[in-house]
Amino acid sequence: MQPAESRPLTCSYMSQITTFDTFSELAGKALTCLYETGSQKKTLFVFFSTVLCSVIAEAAVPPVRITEFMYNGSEFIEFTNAGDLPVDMTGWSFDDDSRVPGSVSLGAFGIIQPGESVILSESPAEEFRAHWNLSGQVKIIGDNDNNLSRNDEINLFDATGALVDRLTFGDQNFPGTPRTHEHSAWVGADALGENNIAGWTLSSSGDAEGSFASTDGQYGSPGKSTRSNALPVTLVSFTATLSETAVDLRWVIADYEEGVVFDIQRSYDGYRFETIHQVPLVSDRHGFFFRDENPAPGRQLLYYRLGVTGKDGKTEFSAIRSVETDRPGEMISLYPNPAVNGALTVKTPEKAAVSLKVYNSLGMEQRRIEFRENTSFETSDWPSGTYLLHFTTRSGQQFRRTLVVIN
Ligand SMILES: [Ca+2]
Ligand SMILES: [Ca+2]
Ligand SMILES: [Ca+2]
Repeated sequence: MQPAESRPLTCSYMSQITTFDTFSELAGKALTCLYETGSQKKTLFVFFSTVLCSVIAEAAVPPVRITEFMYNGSEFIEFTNAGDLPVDMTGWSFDDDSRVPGSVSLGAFGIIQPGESVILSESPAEEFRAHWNLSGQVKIIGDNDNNLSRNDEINLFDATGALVDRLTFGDQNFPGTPRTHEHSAWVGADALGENNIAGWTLSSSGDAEGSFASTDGQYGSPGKSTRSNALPVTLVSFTATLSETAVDLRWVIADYEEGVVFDIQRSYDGYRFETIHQVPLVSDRHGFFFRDENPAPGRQLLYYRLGVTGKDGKTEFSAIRSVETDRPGEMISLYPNPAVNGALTVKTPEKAAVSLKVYNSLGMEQRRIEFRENTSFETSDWPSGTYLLHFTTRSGQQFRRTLVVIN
């Protein structure tokens, strides 16, 4: 996965010039980046969150994967959205070992949600649904006449004809691997998206995948996959709102498993989260509420998410919500930051004197400044670099802020 325009991004990180080839390397780092537009060189001070990086990566590669198949008997292929974003399968297609995009249209699946598994079957859709006792919610495309043989291949193509996933299989060509005759096989976590039939397991009743028998004595788990990344509840909404000095979190769920626990997690940087409270699921209750009474004195931006732990002990996370606090009585803010060729304004809460010590990136004190309330300093004569500003108010409160100066 390359950054935009497929050019590595050159940034200074911890005062070193570094080139990053992938977004995941950027996650969680505060960087000063230089870029060129036309004849101008510009500087950006940026923080890449893990969330942003994973969203960019997933947007580029739809994480729909082949998760189960049976070549003979109740012949079918299961595809699962193993990512965190919905995928629109309009224009997508399947082919066997002839590898031709467009051979069998999968567009009728429409949008598949994170965690959703869908079925392409040889028999008519409603016949397949009845044999496996699947609910009306499981999407099935029936009458697939591009059938699989004992040694064959499953190819999944997106709307542009690009290969999204492939599985080459056959117990004759790959001795010791499953022969999916009247028992399907399912993919293990390490083999997901890897085209490695050795990482697949033949289904048996009550196995780790929750396989079961169909009415005509076949074994599999069509329509569900443990490779899904889905929350063990359907989260209808999750909001975080400021209420005077507290933050109110509300969430609404639809379907759920018993035994689910919600971890309410807070972060100051959108990257490192800590659990501040736990709420167990209450059966038949759909709306939940928690008030964070003491979010963070002096913090301006807060982030919240829900960790949802199912009865299997696996935790998945909700989307992140941010809340901007408006508590000037407790904050010191600097702007602009980075300070480029000019003045820095310091906004302070106290009318009384504030003392400021400025340290360079080596920890050496550079200057001391005494001031009152909101004040501007000229920084155009400071050497470019990163500074630590250490404020002490008259009431003894201490604040540290990092300032980047570019001159
Ligand atoms: Ca077949
Ligand atoms: Ca075939
Ligand atoms: Ca399955």
